[in-house]
Amino acid sequence: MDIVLGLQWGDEGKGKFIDLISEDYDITARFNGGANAGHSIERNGKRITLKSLPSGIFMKDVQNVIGTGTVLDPVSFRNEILNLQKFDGSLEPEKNLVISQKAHLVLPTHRLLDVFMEENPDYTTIGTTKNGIAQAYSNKILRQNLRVGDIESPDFKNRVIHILERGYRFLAGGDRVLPSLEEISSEFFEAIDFLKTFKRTETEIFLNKALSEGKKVLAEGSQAAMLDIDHGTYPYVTSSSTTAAGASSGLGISPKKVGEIFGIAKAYCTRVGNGIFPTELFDQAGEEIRDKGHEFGSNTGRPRRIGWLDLPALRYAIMINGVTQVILTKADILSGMKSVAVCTHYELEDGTLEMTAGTLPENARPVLKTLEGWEGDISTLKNAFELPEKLKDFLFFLNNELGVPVTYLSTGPGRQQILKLN
Ligand code: 2SA
Ligand code: MG
Repeated sequence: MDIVLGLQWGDEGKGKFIDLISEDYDITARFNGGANAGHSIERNGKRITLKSLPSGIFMKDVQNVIGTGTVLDPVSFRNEILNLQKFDGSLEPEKNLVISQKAHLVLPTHRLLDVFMEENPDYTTIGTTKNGIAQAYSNKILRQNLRVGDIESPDFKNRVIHILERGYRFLAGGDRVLPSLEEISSEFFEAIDFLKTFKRTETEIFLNKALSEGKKVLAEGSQAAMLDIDHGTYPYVTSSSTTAAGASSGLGISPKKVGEIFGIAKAYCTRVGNGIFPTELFDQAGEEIRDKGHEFGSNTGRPRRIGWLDLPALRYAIMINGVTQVILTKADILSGMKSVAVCTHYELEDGTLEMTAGTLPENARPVLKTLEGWEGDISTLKNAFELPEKLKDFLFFLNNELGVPVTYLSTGPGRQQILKLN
């Protein structure tokens, strides 16, 4: 099994890279997160954003797995499938998608509670996507949640209603206007009937059997290393394991079976939501990058915060994931800038930090190295030799600093806009 992961705060362009390489795999599998993901893919000049679905869904010969470590929102899933079929009527996801019986369900009250907590001053405001992700995962950990396999059980409806009523009792009061319970439950049960038309199984067995038959599996990460519940910039993280270890655990595949670990990184950093972001830009350069790079949340439309590349955080992400290859994206967005900066380390009162994420001391100061920018449109290049010399210098610099080779350079959003380096 190979793994693709984001190394920063998400939106590094995982969807595009996975779409490119998934042709080489028999199975693509999602192991964490849910409808909070937004994997944008361009096909035939049209763009679609996947949430819970694996990126191999466009390829009829590729099987796709929604794994055990994920949380599945049936209502959002239904919308996503309908949207996919509108995008390309020839796709038949009921044939090439398998859902884990053990994946947890996101219930409508999880979403409502997410909104409630985000807006209530008694709680830390994380800046979530309001998809009920933390509420579903926390109920999983509390051992109070329902799983995909439960939808067949005769008392499923009663159990759902019980949880919804419990949520409504908690949310009642104040001047909150909630949708009617009847409304949300009937929408939910309709979506459950829809979900029942898809294959559901013990995906651990399905995947391990496939591996033992020599099939190739690609694990597809959502969010990114810096948003990992354990290793990210807590509490401003998502609620799942986004790392390579999370892929093993979320799919039930032994770490012994992992091969390549592709880490995707942007040539700069972006972050949506709150939390530490030491290289954040508040000036014209940041605005320019946001506009040119269309840096807005793919599902929520939120403007993303922009900052220079943070090498100490990137080194950390490479280390905890055991990344074997780095794929660099969005360098094309920096084309035409006079200079480009990179944070090489942090300076403390009594020393320096070369590697860190999320636990920076108050007085740590990011030290920026300025490199000369590059000119020209790289989006149409077909060969890495043709890259501007200054961009080659930038890549050479990164290779040295990261200790892991940068093997691909994305040059634009299109499927073909990627160069293999070396
Ligand atoms: P949540 O909703 O509970 O997972 O939010 C917790 C934190 O995780 C961040 N997060 C994300 N960051 C970047 N991209 C994400 N996916 C979408 C996208 C987001 C969007 O691809 O654009 O549409 O806005 C994603 N999902 C979660 C989130 O911002 C919180 O900081
Ligand atoms: Mg995204």
